[in-house]
Amino acid sequence: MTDSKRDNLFANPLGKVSGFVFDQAVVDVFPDMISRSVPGYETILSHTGELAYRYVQPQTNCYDLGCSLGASTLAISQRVADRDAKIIAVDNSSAMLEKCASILAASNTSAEIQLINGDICDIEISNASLVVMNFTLQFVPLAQRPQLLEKIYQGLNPGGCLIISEKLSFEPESLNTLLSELHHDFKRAQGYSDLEISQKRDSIENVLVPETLETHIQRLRACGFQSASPWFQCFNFCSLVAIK
Ligand code: GEK
Repeated sequence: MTDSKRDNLFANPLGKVSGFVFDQAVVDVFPDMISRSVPGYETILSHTGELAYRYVQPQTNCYDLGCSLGASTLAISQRVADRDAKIIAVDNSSAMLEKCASILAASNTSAEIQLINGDICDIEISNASLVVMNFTLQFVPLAQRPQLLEKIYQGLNPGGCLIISEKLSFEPESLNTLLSELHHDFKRAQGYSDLEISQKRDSIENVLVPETLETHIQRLRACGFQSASPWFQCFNFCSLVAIK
């Protein structure tokens, strides 16, 4: 996707591990970081494109909320470029959005794409046939999640599609531990050391707050979605599809 450097942000012992932020250092290694940290990331991206192909309608908006470097936006645009739909990609990290703009400019996409530097809790959502939140809701404060989902539901047209990809938590705690350990085994197999895995875990704790699959489904149902189900899961990472 881009000339990403290898992620070694947590390779050396850090006296104090600070809370994770999406700054320039993260932007510089982001494609490598996400593909070696999120099992199934490439599958979720390519099927975001396939779901876009099924659901995006002419003269509607598609939203990529928490777009980072535009990977989901590009996956959507590759499948619906000829559909006269507008893709609105939103992120509140200026460093991410700046790099995203240059990646999109260098791509061969002919889709209409608008980039918004803002908080996904503050932007307007309207006339949407597709809303994608790939690994973003988990960073939104818990108290703001119900209102955000309600806003998305209101902004979707009938029959519209919401894709939410998230890290999950599990109950009981023993199951949560098992799935976390399987994830850490995956990261080790991707070349991360035990030190990198533990310092990243400390940095992301309280920044990325996962919820259970049941919590996600119940909240989507409470908003009024006709159907909501996972379509992909690998260890503690899941992608859900919900239809209005
Ligand atoms: C991908 N979807 O490659 N408002 C706007 N942006 C936010 C907010 C918020 N409240 N909170 C976090 N972000 C992408 C990957 S990364 C996932 C998404 C990860 C942004 C944040 O700046 C970052 O760019 C993105 O959400 C999360 O398909 O790093 O695990």
